Parts: sequence; C-alpha cells; structure tokens
Amino acid sequence: MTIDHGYWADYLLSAADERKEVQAITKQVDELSTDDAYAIQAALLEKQLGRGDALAGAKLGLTSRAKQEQMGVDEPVYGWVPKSSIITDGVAPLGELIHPRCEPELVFILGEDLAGPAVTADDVLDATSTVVGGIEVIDSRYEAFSFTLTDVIADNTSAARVVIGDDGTAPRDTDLTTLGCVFEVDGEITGTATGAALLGDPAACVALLANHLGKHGQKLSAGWLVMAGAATDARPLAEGTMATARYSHLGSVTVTGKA
Ligand code: 0L1
Ligand code: MG
Repeated sequence: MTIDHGYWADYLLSAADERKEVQAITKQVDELSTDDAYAIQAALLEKQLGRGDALAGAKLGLTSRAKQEQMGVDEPVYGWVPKSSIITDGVAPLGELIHPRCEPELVFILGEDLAGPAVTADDVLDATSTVVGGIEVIDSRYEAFSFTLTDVIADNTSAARVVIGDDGTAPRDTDLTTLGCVFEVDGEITGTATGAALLGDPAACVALLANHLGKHGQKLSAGWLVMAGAATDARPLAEGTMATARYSHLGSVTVTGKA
C-alpha cells in the first residue's frame, strides 16, 4: 500500500487545528515504515511553514532508557520546533491544545551549524553557545496518547509548545551529564534526573540528531534551539497546573496551563 504523505499530514494538522484527537495512522494502514513516517512529518512541517510559520529548531524524543523501554524501542525519535510553538509568557494556551502534558528538557542553543553524518558529542559542545533549561509541552494528536513509534514520528514526536529558561551555561562550563533537574508539578516532585539519563550524555543525543539529519542532506543551523529529550515522565497540564523544572546551574523554568 502506498502511503500518501500529504494526506496524513493534513489529517494530523486538522486534528491540531480542530483540537480533536484522532485514530492512530497505523490503525488505518497495513504498514507505516519509519521512512514514510518521517516523510509525513516533513510534509506536516512544509504545510506549517506554508502558513507563515518559521523553523526555530529541532528536537529529540525517547532519549531516556525509561521512555524507550516504555515504548519497546531502542532508538530516539526526531522532530521539528516551529517558531510558533515557543511560549514567551510562561502560559500554555490550553484552548489551543488537545490533552497536553509537560516535561523538562535540556535545550542547546546553537552558535554554529552542525552537519552530519560524523558529528560527535564534542562537536556539539563546540557548536553550542548556551545550554538552557526548558519545559516542553507535548500534545499527541492521537486518541489517549496511544500510538506506535512510527505514528509518533509522523505526528512530529507530539511537539506542541516549549518554554525556554533565561539562565544558561556555556556548554563546557558545566558537566552536562551530572547537571540535575527536579520536576515539580503543583508543589509535588514528580521526577528527578541528571543529564546522564539522556543516553549517557545529552550532547551525544544532539549528535545523533545531527547525524540523522545528515543522512537526509539536512543540518542543525546556527541560532536554532535543540531539545535533547525528557529525562522524567511527562505530566498532564490542566487548567491552573503549574509545572516547574529546577536545574542545577540553569535556574528554574515554569509553565502554567490556562484556557
Ligand atoms: O518529546 C518527547 O519525548 C515525545 C516523544 C514521543 C512520545 C510521547 O509523546 O510521549
Ligand atoms: Mg520532549
């Protein structure tokens, strides 16, 4: 069966526009390969850019062993960060989202391009101007956040919004593997982690992304932000929910859910 990438991209875009959860693609087709899933994701991005959005960065998901085990996979997923997804006032607009969840992220701000296929963690540190803390708001377009790996790739890895912290560190000033994060939702600590929870080294995760893009003739560009993936579980973000990620060396980042 041939997969119509544009059709499924429209399917996911309408789901987001109409705030309507939809059935996973794999429930409707015989087979969805990883290549087809990334092609749907690319078509989705093209449609977003065609509406006047801009590309502000890229992201990894499933970079912690815990999340990989949950999904029964042993590799991360890669997605895009449109400019419109960046929250600047700390408020997640629940009226524009379906069933959002939030999770802490280490965010690399690139000072130089990174082009695979042979990018190393050292190259990532060289190309990064600052590492900041962040919180990603994920919002699967699928019913009950239920999907296979290729479904979530097609859905741009559930990307929805992101809050970026103000305090950063130069990448070599702090050991990113021991940098700590405490994630607190409405005053309750829901998770703690160090950078090493991200496949041993968050910079190595970013290298994986650069090398993945390199295979498709793409690169990470100077000025972009790159999310390395969440090291703790994502938590529901409802009306009035206040989530704070407290990082050693990077200060705190907060997001609040508001209709
Ligand atoms: O950013 C992420 O880690 C999302 C990965 C995809 C799985 C999910 O939506 O939880
Ligand atoms: Mg994430």
